[in-house]
Amino acid sequence: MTRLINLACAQMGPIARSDSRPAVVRRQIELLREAKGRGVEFVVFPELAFTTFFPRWLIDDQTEIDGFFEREMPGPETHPLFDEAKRLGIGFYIGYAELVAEDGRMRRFNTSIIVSADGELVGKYRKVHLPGHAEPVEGRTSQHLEKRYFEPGNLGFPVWRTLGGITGMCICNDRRWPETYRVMALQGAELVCVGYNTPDDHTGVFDFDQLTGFHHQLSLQAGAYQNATWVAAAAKAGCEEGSNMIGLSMIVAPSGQIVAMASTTADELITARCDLDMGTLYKRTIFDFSRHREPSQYKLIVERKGAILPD
Ligand code: ING
Repeated sequence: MTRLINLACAQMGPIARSDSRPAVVRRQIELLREAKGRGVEFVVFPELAFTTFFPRWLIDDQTEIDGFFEREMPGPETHPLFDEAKRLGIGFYIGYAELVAEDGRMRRFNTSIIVSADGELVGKYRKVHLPGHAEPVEGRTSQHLEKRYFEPGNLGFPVWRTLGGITGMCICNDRRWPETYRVMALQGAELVCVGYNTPDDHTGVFDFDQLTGFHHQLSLQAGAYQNATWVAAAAKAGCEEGSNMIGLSMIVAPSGQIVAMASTTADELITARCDLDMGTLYKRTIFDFSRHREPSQYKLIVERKGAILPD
């Protein structure tokens, strides 16, 4: 049996600090229309897809910071994207900065949602792994201050029955952590959607940074293969406000094979026909979790945050 879906990643090029949401949404609508023309049923957009990647700056004024957040999704300026997707009958994943009143206080998360082809909200995820720092690093021109502007996600790693299969999502740095995929795979995930903004100077150490694209690809292929799931990853790419962010949006099969990859760092749609049953043989053999895993031996993974070295 094959459950085929026509999937796309809508990579986006740079978004300038001065770009308005309507201008960004117009680009996203163009990508949706191109997807429709290719028979695509579901589109993955990037992380923080409506604005420039603002955590690269130290911003003190909270009103200015909150200008990068969405108080409602969709809101007046983002609604046209939802309307067009529904008109075209295309579902999508998109990332945005979420500002929400919860537990009696204002809370800020790096969030993504899945919206069905008929325009319904299927599910929400909040980024668990926040890279970088809460305070600026001396001597760095571009910072990485997600720990300053967002709280870690508090929704876990849920999955949903949609697209005729079981779909989960994560955001950017989450894709580097094996726990991310494994928690979703232990719920039967067959597709993991991920948006990202990945600058090529994260450490400022050339021998590390020159491998940014390789580490991105390695993380996706490992996550896909070791959990017998499709992974669809969409970049916000290009030179954005002086920060060079990798493209390399790609769709990875449960085999670990890359079936589609972007070749630019601009707005670019990549597509693939994905058989959601492709992971079945992996889940019945090499990654038959219930037959092969030994959770009683893995306790440290949950109990211990940082490494504790032997005496
Ligand atoms: N960005 C980056 C990511 O995890 C980073 C941070 C860049 C880590 C380069 C390592 C190398 O892809 C976000 N937004 O998480």
